[in-house]
Amino acid sequence: MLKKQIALCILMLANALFYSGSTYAQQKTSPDSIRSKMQWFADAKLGIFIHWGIYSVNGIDESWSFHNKKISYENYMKQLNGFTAANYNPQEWASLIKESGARYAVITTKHHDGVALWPTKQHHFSVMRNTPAKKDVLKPFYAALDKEGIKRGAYFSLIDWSHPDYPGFLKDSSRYKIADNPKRWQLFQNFFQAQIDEVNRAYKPDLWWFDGDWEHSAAEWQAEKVRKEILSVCPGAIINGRLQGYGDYETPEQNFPVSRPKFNWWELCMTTNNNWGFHPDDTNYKTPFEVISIFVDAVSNGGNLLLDIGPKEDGTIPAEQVHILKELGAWNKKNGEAIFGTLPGLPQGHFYGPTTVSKDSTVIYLFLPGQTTGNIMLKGLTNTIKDIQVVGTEVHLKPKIVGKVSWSPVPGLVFINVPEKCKDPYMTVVKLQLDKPVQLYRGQGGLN
Ligand code: H79
Repeated sequence: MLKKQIALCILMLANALFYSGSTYAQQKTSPDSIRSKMQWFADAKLGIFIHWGIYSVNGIDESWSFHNKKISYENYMKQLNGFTAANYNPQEWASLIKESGARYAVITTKHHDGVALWPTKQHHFSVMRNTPAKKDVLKPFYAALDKEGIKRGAYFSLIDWSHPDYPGFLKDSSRYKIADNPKRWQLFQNFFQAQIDEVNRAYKPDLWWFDGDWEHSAAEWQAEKVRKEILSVCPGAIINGRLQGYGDYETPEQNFPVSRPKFNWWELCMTTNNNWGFHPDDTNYKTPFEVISIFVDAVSNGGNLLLDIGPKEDGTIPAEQVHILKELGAWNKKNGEAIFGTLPGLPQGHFYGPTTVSKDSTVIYLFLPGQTTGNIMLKGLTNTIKDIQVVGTEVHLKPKIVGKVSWSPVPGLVFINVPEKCKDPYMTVVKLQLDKPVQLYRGQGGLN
């Protein structure tokens, strides 16, 4: 009996203290069909979000400005007359997105204001029907993305504050209560689902990014049906988590996780300044260093970054946003092997910075935060290190193993002195080639 108990204790201790590489990739469980359709998304890490609509004419909050009564609805809709897309060059957009390193792009096919970027056949607003642009701006963009091998995402607002059969309108007024007029709500259901069907059949997006689900329940949106109908036409389509429980992945907005999210797939959507659409009075741009730090942190914790840009009404992208995307792209070009197609990094505690792991778990990438170089330390690595290289350079380094005690299973500390000359302008990455899949000691020294 005692022997059995001791054996069990040792087994439990071993599980608690050692983090075995052989099961690393299999930690996440989910139906195979979902896992396989999510693979490109898991590998992609970076997407570019595009908020383009009539709100770029005045440079005001997308849809929310009239909803929150900062401007009258009538004056908001006057912006229709100023949306020209006169200098719109979808190939330039796609090339810039490619240059940033992003693997997918998500564009607002329709925001809460109800104005469609594609020529909807429904009796409702579109840039084709109601603006001087007079064309389908979605189609050539998706074609350009296809040419660049970038996955195509469709943001679609479930909320439509412009539609006469949608109950919600201004923040303190609604048109009617669904319970009082279920037939009217049914008209809206038919309408929004017909729009989704139009986009789905005409453009076959790789990813659907719904927004605004919070205004109604899954039953009211017929969320299960919406999902089913999308997948019946495009079985491989990925659907974001804003469909009242019927999506594939989570979408924290502007808020950065601190502890690692438990979700299999998640994506942080974030603005480059403080606004989604073009907002010339908002100059509070994140620096490329800040964007890269946030991006790496998300990837290290198993997420993607969906970084937003807000083009002007004529289709030009603000210079500050072009600059951020280009700098991010230059960094990705040099350091991308540590990002794209990797697995989430080591659990917190081993390294004071973000990390990622290669798919076969035999490589660890250490990201040096705060533009540091010098002596870095890694704790609890049981493996033997075969080689250390500063990513994007030919510099190879030797580790110093400190404090290894012969009689103890606790591994020594790995110190690596990263010379100043290897410093990346934004974030230096160090690659550790291991002898076999990563194995970590996770205990408390002798205090087990
Ligand atoms: O398109 C961009 C924004 O316009 C839209 N999503 C991004 C991608 C967005 N803006 N705000 N939000 C989403 C979240 C809104 C939250 C609130 Fe509420 C709406 C706060 C109060 C009303 C939801 C409902 C949270 C609390 C109640």
